[in-house]
Amino acid sequence: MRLHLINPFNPLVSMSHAKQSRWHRYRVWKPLGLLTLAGLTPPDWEVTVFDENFGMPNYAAGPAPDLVGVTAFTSQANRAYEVAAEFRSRGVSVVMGGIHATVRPDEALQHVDSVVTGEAESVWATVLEDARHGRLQRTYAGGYADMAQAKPARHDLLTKGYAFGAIQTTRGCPLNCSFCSVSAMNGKRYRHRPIDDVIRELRTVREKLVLIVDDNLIGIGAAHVERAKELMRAMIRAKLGKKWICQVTINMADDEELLALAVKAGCKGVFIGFESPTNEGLAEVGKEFNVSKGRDLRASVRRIQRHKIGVMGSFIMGLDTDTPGIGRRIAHEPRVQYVSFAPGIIKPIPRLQDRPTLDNTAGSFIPGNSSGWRLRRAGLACNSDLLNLHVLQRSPPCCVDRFKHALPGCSFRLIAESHI
Ligand code: B12
Ligand code: SF4
Repeated sequence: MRLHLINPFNPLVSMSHAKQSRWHRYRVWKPLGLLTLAGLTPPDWEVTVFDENFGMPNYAAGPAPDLVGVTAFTSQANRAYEVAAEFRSRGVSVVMGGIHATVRPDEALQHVDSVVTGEAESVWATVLEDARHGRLQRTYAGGYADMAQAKPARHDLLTKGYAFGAIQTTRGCPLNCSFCSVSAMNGKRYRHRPIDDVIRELRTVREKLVLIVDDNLIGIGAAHVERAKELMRAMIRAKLGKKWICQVTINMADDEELLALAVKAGCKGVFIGFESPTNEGLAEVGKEFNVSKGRDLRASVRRIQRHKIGVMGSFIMGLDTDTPGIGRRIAHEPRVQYVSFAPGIIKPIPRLQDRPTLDNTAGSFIPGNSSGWRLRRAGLACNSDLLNLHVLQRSPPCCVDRFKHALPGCSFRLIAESHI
């Protein structure tokens, strides 16, 4: 039996832009969900992983598969549906999974034969057996996997050329910030993979640079931090020689031993969701954790940077509580080396749309378009690249004002001071 696993083209990250700038190479990331799925696939299936962001394959040229599995973030959903249409027109069944299919199963079912919601570990073998016998169900509910039983991802299935390898060591996040789908998708409890499994899998990652995709590698409680230290000690013992970046919460700054171990284990940078420099903004997105116990964010960032770990801060701009000058505050207060914005973007995902503050009458969800709900509420179909002023100029005055005030202050410092 032949299985194609496909990562649909994502206009924001495609390698086809690589010639324009060498930085684009760093925007193409391995579709770890598909490699994980391949790892769960019995050996009598011949698996091929296609990453359209590395160039558009000619699917008609090769032998037809018996089944296609397609993944998608919301930004890839439109292309996922095109891929599905192409294969279905040739009589091949298509099953879709991943975050977008999980949060929008009814929409996905209009385009594919079958949808797997949640994590695939508990149902993928059944899906394959059903496909083999021509009895695919419309939906399979995956739920949360037991990480102790998790199979390693098949890192051998993708070509060379990615800047970063990828690995996952935990799932779930208890913080449940209002804009984020992780707690809804992966649960509010941290689930840890056994450390030996992680080390074994890391040995199979060919890239020297690795993205640890965990939503929070260190966790927020003492037991989680201790587990992170154990993992780092194991990485050091294993002499893997990898350099890695990861996502953490700001409490990493509170533990000198953790910081020292992280550096020794190869940590080069951490991505931290600061979300907002104001207490009002943090309350709005439900991430007061960042300033709990009177934390001084700037001092915390400094403590991490002192260990020569780069800090990349992620912020949401355009919150209801934001006022003119917010960009300047973002640029100056936390003193991170690199800022990533989600300007006005609060992802249009169902868990958000459940929130009473959101005006659901705004018109329907536009797949593939991750523009902020405020802009959609204004009846606009904006591209997700809201940093592009051309798009902003077509936005209603309230939004233009908000971003005109915010962005220059921000980018000026970052660019002028060569912090990027
Ligand atoms: C790593 C990561 C990134 C990386 C790399 C992305 C990549 N290509 O892999 C980077 C940093 C680039 C990134 C960027 C962004 N990301 Co991101 N990212 C993640 C993260 C933390 C991990 C993804 C991952 O590898 N998981 C590990 C694998 C094993 O899990 P999985 O993919 O979910 O796969 C499992 C199941 O879903 C299922 N499955 C998946 N595919 C399929 C297919 C089939 C056929 C089946 C049956 C099952 C199945 O089986 C797998 C095993 O259980 C997730 C959060 C999360 N915990 O998932 C956010 C997440 C995916 N990102 C998110 C967002 C919003 C973004 C950004 C838009 C942020 C921004 N403002 O710029 C950007 C833009 C990305 C883009 N261009 O589209 C959202 C997506 C929400 C949505 N509805 O799409 C998430 C869920 C986080 C959140 N805040 O809610 N991201
Ligand atoms: S801490 Fe990060 S992963 Fe956890 S809910 Fe908040 S944004 Fe999502």
